[in-house]
Amino acid sequence: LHRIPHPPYRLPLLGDVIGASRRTPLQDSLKYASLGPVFRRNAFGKEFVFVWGARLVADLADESRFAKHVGLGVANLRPVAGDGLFTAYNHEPNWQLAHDVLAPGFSREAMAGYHTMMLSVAERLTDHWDRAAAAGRTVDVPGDMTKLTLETIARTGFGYDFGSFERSRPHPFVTAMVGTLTYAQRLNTVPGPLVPLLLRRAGRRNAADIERLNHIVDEVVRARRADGGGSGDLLDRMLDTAHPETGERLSAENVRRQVITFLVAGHETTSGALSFALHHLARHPRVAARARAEVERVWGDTAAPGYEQVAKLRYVRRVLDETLRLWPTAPAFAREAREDTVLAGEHPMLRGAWALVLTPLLHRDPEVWGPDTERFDPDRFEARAVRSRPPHVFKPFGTGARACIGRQFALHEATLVLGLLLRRYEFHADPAYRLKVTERLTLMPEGLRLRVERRPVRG
Ligand code: MNH
Repeated sequence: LHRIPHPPYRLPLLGDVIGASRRTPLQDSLKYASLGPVFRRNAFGKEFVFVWGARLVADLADESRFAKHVGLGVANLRPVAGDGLFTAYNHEPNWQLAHDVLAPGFSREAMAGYHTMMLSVAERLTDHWDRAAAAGRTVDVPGDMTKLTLETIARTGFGYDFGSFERSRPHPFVTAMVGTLTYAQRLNTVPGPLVPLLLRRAGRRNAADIERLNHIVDEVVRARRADGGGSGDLLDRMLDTAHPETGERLSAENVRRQVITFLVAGHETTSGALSFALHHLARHPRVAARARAEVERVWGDTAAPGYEQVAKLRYVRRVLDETLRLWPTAPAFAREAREDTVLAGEHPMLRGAWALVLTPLLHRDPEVWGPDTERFDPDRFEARAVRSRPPHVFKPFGTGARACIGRQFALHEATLVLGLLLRRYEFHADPAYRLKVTERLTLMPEGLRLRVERRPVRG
């Protein structure tokens, strides 16, 4: 450990806190890239190891020697999400059980089945934006993307309507979720023994937020029990599907944890990804024009593009990839050593030792991405360019067995929505807006508003 560089001004007891921002711990860590591809920071006497160099990350991706580590922000979500899929420890039997029961809910056929519902939620958004465009009002991009993605996961996965577009304020689920994610992040910035003292009020508010989330989730499950279900969506799988080999089922308590997990993980990061993408498209009219031309060519006049027609939007997909390169909305994941090992032949790690991978820095490693890594350029994801890069250099969805189960769901939804929006509107950025990224474990562009102008649309 002592060979790993750390920031120069290290205080006794407090550690590397000079210049640290409690509200943006992730962006704060990004500032230390100049220390090298692996560095450590000390917070209140504890050492944290951060890794971003492509060669080191590729080694951490070796599943035979490393696995997901449930730590920091993820561990802080245990009181909310328990042994749900995202927060389960590798050794908890409910991980494999839920993974096997739910994985078919993300197959190609399942996705094709969600498509029509995704399209109809997107129409709620365009109705809303049509009115804003007609009235010359700007739109609240992260707010509206959150309405869209919450409705999408709630209706496709759970047959539940949150009525987000009929509300002027965010649904209480969203408010409670933002509260609890923010609290989980704050816990990382306060030394454990002082939490009861420093976060007493915040802790009480968090308990109320968790209560609220549980209450909403119980209502979602109750509604399903009342209507009988049967469409085979995620909730049906959680409630009725036995494991194909063992015949085991999820317990009622575990179902509660999975519903919260999927409602949160299933919308927050996709909302951020769509918001950042719209920011970039508004700032890069030539990229937007090229993407728009692709949509018109592939979709023609069809009012309702089909499932297959979304996958054909290759350039729009690259816009999303490039967006997730610069601002991966789940910006870090932790890996632990399964056994005593040596990372990349250089750094000895004892069994259980762990390191946090900083994806925004991995995605800017100049040895992989070249010198101008800040430039937004979707052509970086042309097939030939992708093939020329080593594996494990682009990790917005994590890695290995515990990588994102909702990846295809998110990409299908986001590509569909960007296609619809590009075809229907011109985006006009506010020239005075400077990108400001808020953190609540996930990333979101703060205060992003755009003026949207209707185009003479086909379809
Ligand atoms: Mn998702 C795990 C990023 C969309 C459900 N997700 C992860 C991880 C990352 C991630 C990174 C791994 C975290 C870790 O190693 O600790 N997820 C994203 C991003 C998007 C996203 C950037 C959108 C863009 N995720 C979604 C959607 C769903 C979803 C949509 C559900 C519909 N994700 C999950 C679940 C896990 C996960 C569940 C945990 C999987 C597991 O551990 O088995």
